[in-house]
Amino acid sequence: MKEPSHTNFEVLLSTIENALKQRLKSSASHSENTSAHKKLLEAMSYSVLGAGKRLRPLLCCATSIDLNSTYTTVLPAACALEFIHAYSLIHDDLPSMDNDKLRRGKPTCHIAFGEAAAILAGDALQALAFEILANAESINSSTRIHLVQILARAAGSVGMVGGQCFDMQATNTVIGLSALEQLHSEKTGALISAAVNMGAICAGADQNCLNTLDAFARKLGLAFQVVDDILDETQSTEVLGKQAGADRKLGKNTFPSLMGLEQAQNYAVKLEKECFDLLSQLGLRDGYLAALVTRIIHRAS
Ligand code: GRG
Repeated sequence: MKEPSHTNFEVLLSTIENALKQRLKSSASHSENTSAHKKLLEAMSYSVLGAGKRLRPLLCCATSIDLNSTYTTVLPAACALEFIHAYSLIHDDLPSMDNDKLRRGKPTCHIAFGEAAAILAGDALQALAFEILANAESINSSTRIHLVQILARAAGSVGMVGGQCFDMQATNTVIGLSALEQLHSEKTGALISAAVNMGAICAGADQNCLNTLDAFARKLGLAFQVVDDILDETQSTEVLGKQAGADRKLGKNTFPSLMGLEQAQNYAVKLEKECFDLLSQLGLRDGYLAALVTRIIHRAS
């Protein structure tokens, strides 16, 4: 399916990329720049810049644009989301987690910089995300507090980290479909929902719109993960930029392992339609979010 002609993701992506670079640079400008600081910043920048689909910042900006606000207002929130995501990838790749050696087409952070530096780079990125939100001058102070609450909850023990714990516990055991959906609603879905909700709150969305977008984001988060699991089984390491077949090798529960590849593909298409239906309810069927749904569900990596 083609993206609507008015959705210029390339402009958005380069704006997001520049904003990420700028935030990383200014995070270092207060430090004394010892060789330790330099190495830390290098590890942080290595993991954030140059690759990655930027889905979470795009979702945040797209929501804001679709609700007739400007994406420049939400750029700090978009950067904060990507920094949390980058931190989660660094820690997820560690030997004590998934022990991955390849990420975004290059050696993982701990392979390139050592395990201790990778842990610290992840920690610093997480802190930087909240610093950026707290300092976001384009957003009024009560909204900023609301954004901090949303992001903290999504990243923490009832969100991404909680889902990761659940995932580790479930590895090498078979769990049912509803447990798998619960696991991923925390591990991957929470940050995706936060991206949409943060964009909507910055745009001043009313409660009905917030509720509908929240339901939309939950379906999209699930669809993202179903496709991620399918790609892990069907794509090459080269295309993915990370080890293909890693889920199976690690004994992870996945949608294709529970329902079969074809059913998982059908499920992704069903979720895509449900996402579009929810967007239609808000008159947003032809906007940036709808184009992103297509990008996410029909992606190659
Ligand atoms: C605190 C030690 C410690 C560990 C926590 C937070 C965490 C580890 C793990 C979170 C789990 C996690 C990494 C979820 C994301 C899963 C996922 C499919 C990521 C890939 O996202 P994409 O495809 O990646 O958007 P790009 O590279 O395009 O940004």
